[in-house]
Amino acid sequence: MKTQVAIVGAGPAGLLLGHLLRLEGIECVIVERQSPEYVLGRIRAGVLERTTTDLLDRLGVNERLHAEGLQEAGFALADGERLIRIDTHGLTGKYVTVYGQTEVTRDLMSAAPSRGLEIIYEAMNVGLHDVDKEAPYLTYTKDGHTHQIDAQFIAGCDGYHGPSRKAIPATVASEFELEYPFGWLGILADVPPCHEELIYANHERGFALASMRSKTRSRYYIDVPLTETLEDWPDERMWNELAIRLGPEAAANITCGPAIEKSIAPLRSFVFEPMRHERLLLAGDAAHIVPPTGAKGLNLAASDVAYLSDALISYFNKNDHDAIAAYSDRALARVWKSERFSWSLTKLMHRFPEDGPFERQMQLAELDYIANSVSAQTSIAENYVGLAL
Ligand code: RFL
Ligand code: PHB
Repeated sequence: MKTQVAIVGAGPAGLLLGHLLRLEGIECVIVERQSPEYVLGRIRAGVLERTTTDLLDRLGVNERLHAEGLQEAGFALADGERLIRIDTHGLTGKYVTVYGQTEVTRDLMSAAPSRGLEIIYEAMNVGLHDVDKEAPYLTYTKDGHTHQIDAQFIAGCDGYHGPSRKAIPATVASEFELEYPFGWLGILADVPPCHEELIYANHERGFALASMRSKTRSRYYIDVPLTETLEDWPDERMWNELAIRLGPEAAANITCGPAIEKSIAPLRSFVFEPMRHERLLLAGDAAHIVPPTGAKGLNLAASDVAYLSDALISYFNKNDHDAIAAYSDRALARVWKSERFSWSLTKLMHRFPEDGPFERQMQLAELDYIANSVSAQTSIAENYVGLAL
């Protein structure tokens, strides 16, 4: 098979890129290791920046987003006792939208056939070849046969564990990484949220997040040591801990219910540079990871793809090669700012094992400063709703 852009991975990055290219008549094919059911079974992000919803609007894949997405005008930071509201809309004029990554993925997958976007699921042993030559190609096996896709560019949208990043020689690359000493235990339940807006809490006992997927479906997280497993956290223990950590105001409104999903995700900050090597271009988690505090991962995947699709469209439709050359620097400038915000909010809102009473006082003083400073709130709001492209 021959195409213009071969895309590895049908997560949000790969699907958005495929759709944006098809909108401009550029040929592309997505190869995905998993089945559609598996892809749609992953529960991940829940908060979309305007930059992300703007892309879905541009694609016209937005009917359910507008019908079911919840526009959030603010969120709260909690210090165990009080809620400090950050009026994101009042301070920036922008909303974020609560609409699950699973739903974004579902919408993009369902719209693919009518937009001429081919997705090959259950493609095993995907290999990238000749990425530093004029004619790169992918190989994969499916149904016992080996297949080849010849392309002009390969887009590596295959997440943190995918093969694309590894096809860039270590001699030209740099990696920056920070692992955190805890994971997020998440629970999804069909109960109404305890609060209209998200709450990020830093309690003496640890972090908690109250989030939602709709007015009848809640998503909550707490941080747990990496040594703990799901068996340590039966539903009842999780609900009790949430009520303590979120503080009295939120606890009064928590409705408990059986978990429909429960998982533990490790936290990591990671950046891989450069995001382009000759004819291979990386986007999303393939090139960088942020801890979920701040809700930036999916949104960064979307902003990468906004830059990358611009560059590929300029190349194919205007014969302009400069945008491809500039892609990595352009994307990384925004990536590093989101890395900084996610890292700083993680440091502010979590208790680290090495922290003592002094560090606790520092966190409380910073939260109190934020509570009383419009400029501190504005800085947080600006980053939370998403920096300009
Ligand atoms: P994905 O979603 O990992 O998709 C990569 C795709 O590539 C496929 N793949 C392969 N395909 C072919 N061959 C191979 N060898 C392959 N290896 C992998 C995979 O099957 C998959 O389909 O990366 P992408 O597209 O870059 O999207 C990134 C986002 O998924 C991620 O950043 C967010 O989910 C992070 N994140 C959040 N981001 C936000 O913006 N807001 C949030 O509120 C938010 N909350 C979260 C999160 C991530 C979480 N977890 C579990 C890590 C909450 C959690 C708990
Ligand atoms: C979620 O709803 O899954 C969610 C919301 C906000 C975050 C992270 C995850 O910062």
